[in-house]
Amino acid sequence: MLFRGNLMYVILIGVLLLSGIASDIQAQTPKKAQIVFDSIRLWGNPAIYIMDADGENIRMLVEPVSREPVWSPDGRKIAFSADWTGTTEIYVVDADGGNPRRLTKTEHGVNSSPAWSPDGRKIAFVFTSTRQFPRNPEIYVMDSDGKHPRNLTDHPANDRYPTWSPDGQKIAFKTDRDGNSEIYVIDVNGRNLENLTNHPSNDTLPAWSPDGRKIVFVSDRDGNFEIYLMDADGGNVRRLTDNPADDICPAWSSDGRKIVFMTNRDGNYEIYVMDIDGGSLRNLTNDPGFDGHPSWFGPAAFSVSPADRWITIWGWLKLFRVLRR
Ligand SMILES: [Ca+2]
Ligand SMILES: [Ca+2]
Ligand SMILES: [Ca+2]
Ligand SMILES: [Ca+2]
Repeated sequence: MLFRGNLMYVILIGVLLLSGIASDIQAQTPKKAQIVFDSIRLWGNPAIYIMDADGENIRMLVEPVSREPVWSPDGRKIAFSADWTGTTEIYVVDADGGNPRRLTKTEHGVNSSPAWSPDGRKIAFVFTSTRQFPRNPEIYVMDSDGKHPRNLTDHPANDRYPTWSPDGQKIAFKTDRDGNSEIYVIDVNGRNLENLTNHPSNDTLPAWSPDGRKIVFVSDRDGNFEIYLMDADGGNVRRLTDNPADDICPAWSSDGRKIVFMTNRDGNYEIYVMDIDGGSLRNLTNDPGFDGHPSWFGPAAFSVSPADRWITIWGWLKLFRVLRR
């Protein structure tokens, strides 16, 4: 009788804990694919908005002036840059827009373009000192709590727009150190710098594919800014867009099947999505104000929390077996 009472107690506590963990996960990560972006639609200044990946349910997530939002790899946080203290700093909020934390603190400079490492432990970003002229944007890497920032590029050229390889070993970025904008790649330890584009036009805004095989980027090599796809070694370049407007800021869907980007082909910037062959083009926003800098999170690609849950269940099963002995 005593044993049965204990068993019921253990099962009850287990169910309560598991349901609590499940609801905690639901509260912290989106249930379906979401896109965060910045827009001036309400305030005249950029603020961060969120919408379903089909363009529905647009609502403001972070107050102005905030821009360049990027999902953390687990979908629980969003990093962005904001002008809330007189300087442009990198911040992080929870996925529901709450609990803002400032990661950088600068007196004479601008921090921009945050990019999460694939394990979520580091953030690359661009720091541009306003004391130096000509300006010298550099790519820095810091811990995701803002500690230990270090200069990765350390070169007088204009170095911007970092994107991590999915194995966390490399960072691709834009630099004009050879006289025009190129996409370079560098190991996270600062070694093995390599020019991937090698083209006289402006090549910029790289985004590494989730499978690590491709890099999408922007180039004006055909007369205006279009979106291109290349292999991660720089080979096999092909154009995805074909429109006289600026097509820029591409980002991957979490499953690697779509590319979301911004374009002013309708007279002002809107967010569009397309397949990775350029097909199935679709307009997701439709507002006279600026809409840009999209970042996609899809829970289908998210594996950490289900694993945590199974570990928890396994832990309870083991406890259950111990108590039965
Ligand atoms: Ca530089
Ligand atoms: Ca170039
Ligand atoms: Ca174009
Ligand atoms: Ca718009």
